[in-house]
Amino acid sequence: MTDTPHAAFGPRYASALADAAMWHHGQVRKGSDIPYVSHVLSVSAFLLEDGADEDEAIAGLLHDSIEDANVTVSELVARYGQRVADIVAACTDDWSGDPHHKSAWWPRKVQHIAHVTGAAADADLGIARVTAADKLANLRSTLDAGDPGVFSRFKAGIGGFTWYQQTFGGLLVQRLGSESLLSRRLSMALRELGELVSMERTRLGGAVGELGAKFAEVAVPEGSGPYSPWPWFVLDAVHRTGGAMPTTDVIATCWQSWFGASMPDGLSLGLR
Ligand SMILES: [Mn+2]
Repeated sequence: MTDTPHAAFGPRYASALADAAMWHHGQVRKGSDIPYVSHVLSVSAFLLEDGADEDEAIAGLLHDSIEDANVTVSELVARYGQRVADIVAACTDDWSGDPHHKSAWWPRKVQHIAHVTGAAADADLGIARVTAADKLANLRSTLDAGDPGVFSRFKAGIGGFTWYQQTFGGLLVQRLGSESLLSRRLSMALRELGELVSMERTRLGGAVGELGAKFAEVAVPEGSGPYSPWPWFVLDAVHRTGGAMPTTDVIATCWQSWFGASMPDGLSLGLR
């Protein structure tokens, strides 16, 4: 081994590997029996291949520890220092520590995007890098499943997943620039997602456009920031029915998963 900066990877990284394995022990990837630790190992590997420093590679291993393993920020500060803790905190979009009582999906994601791509993240490119590696790992495992049925795993279905990945991923690709391997990989995966989704749209047929027209006049819910959920919400609803025009019940179910609330009483879309 030569004396490169990476030779500095040592006891701290080894300790983070052990912590990641232990903290996520017994957890599996959504909709599978793959041990969860595989995800954080992928994230850290993508970071190492992009020339990340030790803090970033460690943050990659631990990026889901607050959200999914109830680890606290102060514990991370004590074990790995402030910078690792700051990056992991920035990767966390849900602080409830309770998977059954997360805040509503749509406003939580809108806020998370603003936070991770905003001023806080400008100070440390590590935040964008670790988030990009997380997005890439999630995208790859979704795309490699090779089955559009995979999208039913996600709370907001194919539409929500696609909006989130394309919006967030697009901002991260820009932030990291094309000299970053991670950014190029993410950009390729996003292109692949775009192709898959456009094939799905074609397969689903006219109902997507018809339902979209019904939503043209509907006000966007509070907490939407600069985004309109409707094109994606509509895609999710029609995907759930396999291409048939969704009933009011289907829309109400989607509404609940996206916005964590009941559909407004006055909303009449003229559906069955
Ligand atoms: Mn993750």
